[in-house]
Amino acid sequence: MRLTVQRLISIQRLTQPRVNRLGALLALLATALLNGCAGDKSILNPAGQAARDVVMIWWVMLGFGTVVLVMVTLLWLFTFKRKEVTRTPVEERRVARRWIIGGGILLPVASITALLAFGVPTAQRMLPLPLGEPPEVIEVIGHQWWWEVRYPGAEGGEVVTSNQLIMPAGEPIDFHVTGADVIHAFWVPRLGGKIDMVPGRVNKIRLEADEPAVFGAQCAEFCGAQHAQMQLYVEAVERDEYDAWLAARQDDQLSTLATNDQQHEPAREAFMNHCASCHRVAGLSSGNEGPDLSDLGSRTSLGAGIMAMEEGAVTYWLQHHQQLKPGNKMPPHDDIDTATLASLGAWLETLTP
Ligand code: HEC
Ligand SMILES: [Cu+2]
Repeated sequence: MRLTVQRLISIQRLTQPRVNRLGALLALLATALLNGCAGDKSILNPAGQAARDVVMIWWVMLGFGTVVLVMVTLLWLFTFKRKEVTRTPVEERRVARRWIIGGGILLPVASITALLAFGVPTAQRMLPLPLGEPPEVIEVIGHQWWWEVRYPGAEGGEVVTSNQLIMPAGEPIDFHVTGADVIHAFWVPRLGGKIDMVPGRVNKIRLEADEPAVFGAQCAEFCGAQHAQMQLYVEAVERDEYDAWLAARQDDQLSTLATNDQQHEPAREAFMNHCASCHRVAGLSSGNEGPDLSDLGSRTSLGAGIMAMEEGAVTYWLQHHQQLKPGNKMPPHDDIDTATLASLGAWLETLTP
């Protein structure tokens, strides 16, 4: 699966004296196709029990579908070869009925029953059924086009962040999801099935990551122009690392972080004038029209995955966000001079708990 095109082609060269064009082409095609099987958003690379169940169903369905396709194709080819047989109308009807009952009723009933037998226990496993010890709850709220993530059970008080989801590995987690504006869907392909985020309703799904790893997640319900650019960084970490991560994001910690550096006073003032109505920075503002920025410096990306977080990235985002993510719900900051935007960017990058 991880073979590169060059290696595949050179293997071809070794095994055959003449370069086999068709072989090379097939290798190229296979690499292109199989590349989709790796990656942090592939259902074919499960990292938890629910996802393993899903991929099992996927393989069974693919296998069964392939058998049916081959059978139907063979039957179809057979009709060209077959010798003319003469049947009375009664016989003709009997044969036709057999095909209808066998292929049209028995076969679908048998396959759908088998599918249900597989599918129901899988879905059951993702239901938040009562457990001896109730799992940790993480709330995920879909907005156009970003993710709000809340930890209501955090010791010391609720923790809020955006566009990143840190979870403990090796234990089941109940995700309570909803939508703030339109219907979105929460989907971490390597952990399990997707679930709709419907405004006014809380849907629940239980997922577990086997071990610490980074996963991709994606909004899986079309929600407007920037739906494709609504990605979520998911990271499963050891339990104690998770607890430390939460502790560092307690309100009092974040407030000192946001306010203690005198050098950034002008940026804070600009923030209160231009940004506070939409964004929360713990200790300063409580806007909720845009992502919480209290721990922005510690993120891996900006704009729900549209650009990597690195030095200067926030300033770049502030200046170009309508080109990077056209139509996103943050107004262009044309009315704010470049120096102020740069000071805002520099300050927000220091918000690293
Ligand atoms: C009208 C509300 C609104 C105002 C005012 C506003 N923003 Fe935003 N901001 C948003 C929304 C909505 C997003 C999410 C855009 C997206 O990714 O689709 C956002 C995204 C961001 C992000 C990226 C956050 C992330 O998690 O990737 C930063 C940084 C940011 N805004 C900073 C600012 C600053 C600084 C100001 C003031 C100069 C400001 N915003 C003013 C609504 C607003
Ligand atoms: Cu969407």
